[in-house]
Amino acid sequence: MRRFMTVTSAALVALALPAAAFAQSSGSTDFTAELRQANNSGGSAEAQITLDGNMAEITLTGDGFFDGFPHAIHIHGEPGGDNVCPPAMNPGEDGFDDLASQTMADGTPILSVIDGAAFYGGVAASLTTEGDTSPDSALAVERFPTSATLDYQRTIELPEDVANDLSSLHLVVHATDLNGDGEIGPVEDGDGNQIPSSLNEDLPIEATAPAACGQIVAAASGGIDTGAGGTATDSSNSALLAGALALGGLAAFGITRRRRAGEVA
Ligand SMILES: [Cu+2]
Repeated sequence: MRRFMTVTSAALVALALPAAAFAQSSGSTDFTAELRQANNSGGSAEAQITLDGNMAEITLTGDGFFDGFPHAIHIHGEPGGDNVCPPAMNPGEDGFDDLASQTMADGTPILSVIDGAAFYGGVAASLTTEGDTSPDSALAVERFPTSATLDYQRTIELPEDVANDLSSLHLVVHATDLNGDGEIGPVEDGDGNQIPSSLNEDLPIEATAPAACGQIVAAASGGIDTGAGGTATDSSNSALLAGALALGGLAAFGITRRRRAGEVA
């Protein structure tokens, strides 16, 4: 009897091996993202995502961000859509003045969250530290990291369409001290008026302005570098499309949207 069991177990193990090997090679997919600063935030980050079905194990590390205010972190974009990080993300970069809808009193243009969403799309998932991770939690400020150094690790379930098209999407970190006054607070425009967040006029623009953006790319396998990829192609059409999608995304989580005509170009 004992001999019979041993043989059977060995046979089962032998049968199981190819299936296990198959699952290992095709059951999960790795992605990376390099987030570079926006609005001269000084913040940068890198992320690794291991996707198994709809479950995403996300690690995001970064530094140089504002210390002491919640940094909303989102996966942005319409799955399968033509999403990009803004082609210019910082003052002084070519074209930035045309993308930025607001200007500080000293003349420095600001890329607002809506300006950015015209390119990278609406919120697809919220990288909260606990609880809900849907777009409903896009501004759940009590559940986002608040330090200059980001050390985020969480496994979350993504909507199926987001999981299926992860490499068409982007990671964005929000909140930056635009005027360098040492706090996330009021910023005045040239007329001495405080500039509100383009998402919520009760918040200062510093609370939601993009601080870093990076494209999610499928990780190279076998040591082959896939390159950065994902640059803007048809800027006018993609921006308008992404803007429309962002509108839907923002409406979906109940945030009043304020956009002037011609803001997206
Ligand atoms: Cu966001």
